[in-house]
Amino acid sequence: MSIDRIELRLVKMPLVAPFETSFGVEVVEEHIIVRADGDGITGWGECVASEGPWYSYETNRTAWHILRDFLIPLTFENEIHSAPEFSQLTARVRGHNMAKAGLESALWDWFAKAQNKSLAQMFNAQQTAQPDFILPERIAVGVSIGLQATPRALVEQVRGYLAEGYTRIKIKIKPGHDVALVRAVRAEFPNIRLQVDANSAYRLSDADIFRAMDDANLLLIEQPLSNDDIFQHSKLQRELKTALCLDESIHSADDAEAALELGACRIINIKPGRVSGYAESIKLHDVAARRGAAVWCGGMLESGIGRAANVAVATLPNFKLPGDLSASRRYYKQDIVEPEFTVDAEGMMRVPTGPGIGVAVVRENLDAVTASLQVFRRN
Ligand code: SMG
Ligand code: MG
Repeated sequence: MSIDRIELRLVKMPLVAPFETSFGVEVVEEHIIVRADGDGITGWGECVASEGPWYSYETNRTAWHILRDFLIPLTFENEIHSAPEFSQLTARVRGHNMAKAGLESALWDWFAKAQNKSLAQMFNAQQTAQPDFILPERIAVGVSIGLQATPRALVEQVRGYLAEGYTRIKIKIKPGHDVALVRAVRAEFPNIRLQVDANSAYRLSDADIFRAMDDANLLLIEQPLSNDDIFQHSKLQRELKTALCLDESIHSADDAEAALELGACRIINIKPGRVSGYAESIKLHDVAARRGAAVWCGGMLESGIGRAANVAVATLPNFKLPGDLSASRRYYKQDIVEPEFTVDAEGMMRVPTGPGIGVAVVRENLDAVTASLQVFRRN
């Protein structure tokens, strides 16, 4: 059994509304969709790098280069029997985690389909945190709301998403737009599950800002300090009752171990793209579980392909908090999979049960958003 054809597509998907964070505004989401074929089976994956190096140093162009020149050749030159094997094989490529995760996710889908198992079944079989864990049919999900023009506009966005069923709200903050936003949302909704994400916009000398939101009963404060830092976060965490959660700073299960050991956070956001894929995400999940730290699944505004795999990984037992896994229509007018992802009145999302990603890629929709395409074949 082997993969003999890999296709990369740069896709450009217009968002239903601009998404603003402390580092910029996204209007059209650009990702790379990876297709792997062999033995009549097609696996799909998604690389979540962006057009520019703002969230991380990776861009779609660096990811394309690493995939084309290193990861795809490695895949064709070796006999790979499982997706975790790919992750071991590519460990010699330093960094470029989003590029790795893009291809790794297509391989997970391919191997899962070959074994007629869902991704949720595949991922749960790898985790060691709770061997007898029973797969949930639905998972609780949240929504991440970008920076808005005014606190009032933000409050109205929150109201709308609560009405749609979401039971956990994340708001973005940046210097000058922080404590007042938390107060405005809390004044209107005193009891909702609320968290903030700074995307690395502050310094330790801004600790007073976080002290000022320490009594707002936030679930967590996500990545307040710089994007590769663990040490300064450990100092800030000591000053606060509210749990810190690291996102950008965590690139591997080892990073998670270090951050938890040093008290830099109490919760970790797992984004498979950021940590090189699902095999590493599962390792990270297990490390956190052993240390009694909860994890949750982050989002990179994925299409339905990446979302399907994220929903599957979020079924693991230590994903104790709702993830940034919202309905397809929260991001896109038209998703590239069928059925689209939806959120029910209780703020829950169904976990696909079919083989692999468990949703079908709609070829016309995918073609409509494809900006460029390259095919690679095993010699
Ligand atoms: O996928 O719902 C989503 C977006 C979640 O806020 C989100 N992601 O730092 O956690 C984060 C951001 C990173 C993406 S910003 C383009
Ligand atoms: Mg984040």
